[in-house]
This record gives sequence, structure tokens and C-alpha cells, in this order.
Amino acid sequence: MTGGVRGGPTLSPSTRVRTTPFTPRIEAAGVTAYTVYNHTLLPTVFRSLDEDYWHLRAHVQLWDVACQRQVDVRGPDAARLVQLLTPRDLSAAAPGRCLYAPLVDADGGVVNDPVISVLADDHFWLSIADADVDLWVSGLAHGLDLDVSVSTPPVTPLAVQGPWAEDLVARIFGDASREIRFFRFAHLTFAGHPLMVARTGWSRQGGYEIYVDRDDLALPLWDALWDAGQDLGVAAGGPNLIERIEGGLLSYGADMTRAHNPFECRFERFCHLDRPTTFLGRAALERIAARGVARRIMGLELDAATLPPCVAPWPVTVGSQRVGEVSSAAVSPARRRGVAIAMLDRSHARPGAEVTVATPDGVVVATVMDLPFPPSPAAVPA
Ligand code: THG
Repeated sequence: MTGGVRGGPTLSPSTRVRTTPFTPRIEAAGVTAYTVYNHTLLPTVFRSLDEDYWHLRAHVQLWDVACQRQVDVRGPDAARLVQLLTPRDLSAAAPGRCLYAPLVDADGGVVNDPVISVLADDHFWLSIADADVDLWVSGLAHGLDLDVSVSTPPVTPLAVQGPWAEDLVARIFGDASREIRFFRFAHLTFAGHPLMVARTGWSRQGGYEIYVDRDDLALPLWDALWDAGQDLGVAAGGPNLIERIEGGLLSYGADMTRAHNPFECRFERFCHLDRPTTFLGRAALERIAARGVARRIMGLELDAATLPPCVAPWPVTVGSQRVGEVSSAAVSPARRRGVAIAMLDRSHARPGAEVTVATPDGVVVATVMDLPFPPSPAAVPA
């Protein structure tokens, strides 16, 4: 877990932990840490978390996000089934839209938080976070006897993220790619084959995700972007822990689980209880909305110059009272402080509140922040 480059244990390779069509280039680029996400390798660190962070904010990176598996739902009942899964009203979502949507269970627990792409009125892709959503969706389809097919096709997303992503992608896909608006997609041609190109991605630096639906195009696409991006400083990268905490992007399984409801996760803008939408968990969410939540997800700025990785929740306290727990944490080199995501009791879920965090390396003082964090300096402060 501490990484082979430092001589620690490594991950045992097996067919159960999938490689991806991009893995040869990821290894050639010098990946130093992977996580496993949807049973698939997800590269997370190349040079170091800090160097990758600064690079992402200044240049452009290619990310192997094949682990963002697509759950394909199609057929006459597809729209009804996908709407049943989420409190976000999808009735006005036309083909070409991507929608970030929490999925909830009958008790209002968050089951996942995919990006849903509307391919056609009767065809959707759920680009899932780390959980076996295909089982949940096909179980519901069978239980409700719906006329749909649910599958996980071999689609391999490649993310292009960073301030130069627009220029780089335009060099390969043409200026039409510049016209794609945030959370929209278009089909653009690469090597004579139409690929779905979306203006999405798990960073706040802007960029695209290209859904490669033919494995034999994966390396040619990587190489084309790589060669075309040399003068832009293109590098291999991955979701960056520091950048995504500062950006307030939540990680399913870490920051939220089925034990949390969407209001605790600040997803109210994706919960349309005021509309006649039919979805599983509606009654539960109405009860929760009427009662109010006892805890909320917030940011924390920690008075710490180093932090260990957060591999088990860190207690957050005020005096002797426990008021929550940290689920993700890192030191931001731009702030020279720790940044964290924490689920906090309502009483302390307000910006400016002072708390203490029990890290494995000792107790540190922290200030509650809104998410996302305010912009941080674009270079190392002097
Ligand atoms: N892209 C794709 N699939 C994914 C992710 C992705 N699946 C797994 C994981 N990431 C899902 N989680 C998120 C979390 C946040 C966002 C996207 C996916 C996101 N949120 C914006 C926000 O919160 O401001 C935009 C939300 C909106 O306004 O619709 O981008 O990254 N393909």
C-alpha cells in the first residue's frame, strides 16, 4: 500500500484486478501509485502528489479513467428505470446531455453518484463511481419486469484535464470540440471512427472525457494526444487527491456511502422533490427533508504541514465532544496547510467553526470551510 517505489508492498496482479487498454502507456510514463476502482487499476500518482497537482493546474494531463465503467441501460423502459434510480429530474434531459446524479435506495441512502449520459431517449450510460451498480440496476429491472437490457460494455474513458485541455483536444478532434459546453457531449471523429467526447472530468481545471468504445483505438488515441501535446507540457496524470479535495469533488465509498443521504452530501440541487418525478426513495427523502439533517459534509483547513494518508476516518472533536469525522485529507502545497473533507454534526457544519482533528500523527487544529475551497495561489507562495 505504501508503494513499490519506496520499497513497500505492492498490489498482487490478477485477472480480478483489471488492467486497461492504456496500461502500457501508464507504466511507460512511470506511474508510482494505483488505487483499485470498480475492480480496475486507477493510476493516482506519477511524480508525486504535489508535483502532479502543480502540473495539473498549469498544463494538461491524460488520465486513464477506464475504471469509470459504463452501465448501459437501453430499451423501451430505459428512461423510466434510470429515472427510478435518482431524485434528479431527468424529464428534460435530451440526448447530448451529461448529468451528475446521486442514486438512492429505498431508505434514501446514496448508492452511487454517476455521470449519466443521455445517448438517445431510450439509451443511457451511467458512468459509475466505485460500486457494482450493474447489479442494483439489473436487479430492479428484473424485479419490476421492465423491458430493458442492462450491460457493462467495453468502453474506456480517457480524461484530458488541465488548462490546456481545450487546445490539445482541438488539435486531434478539430475546433468542433471547443464548442462542446460543460456537461454536454458530441460524437467527433478519430481515425475514421466517431468517439463520444464530453466536457466533463473529475477536476476543477477543465477538460474532456473521451469514451473509447474500441480497444484498438485506445493506444493510437493516447499517442496522438501525447505527440500533439508535447509543446503544451502534456503528462500522464490521474485524479489528484489535493486538487479534488480543494475542488469539493466527493469520492463515493470514502466521503459518502449508503449510510448517508443526499442532503448530508449537499446534493439538494440534484434532488427535485418539488417536481412530480417518480423515483425509489422518494418517501424517505421527503421525510428526511421535512425533519432536516443532523450532519453535513464540509471542508476543513488543518494547521498541519504534513499529514499521513487518511485510511480510516479521523475523529473531529470540540473539547471532549465528538462532532464528526474526516474522510479524505492531504496537504495542499498551494495553501501550505492540510485540506480535508469531513462529515460534521449540524452544530459545527458552518464555515469558520474551530475544531480539532485526531490524526494518527497527533491532534491538529482545524477551521471549517465551505466546499469547494476558495481558489488557492497558482504558484508556491514565497
Ligand atoms: N466522470 C465520469 N464518470 C465518473 C466520474 C467522472 N464516475 C465516477 C465519479 N467521477 C463520479 N463522481 C463525480 C463527482 C462529481 C462530478 C462528476 C462525477 C462533477 N461535479 C460537478 C460539481 O459537483 O460541481 C458538476 C455537477 C453538475 O453541475 O452537474 O463534475 O468524473 N464520466
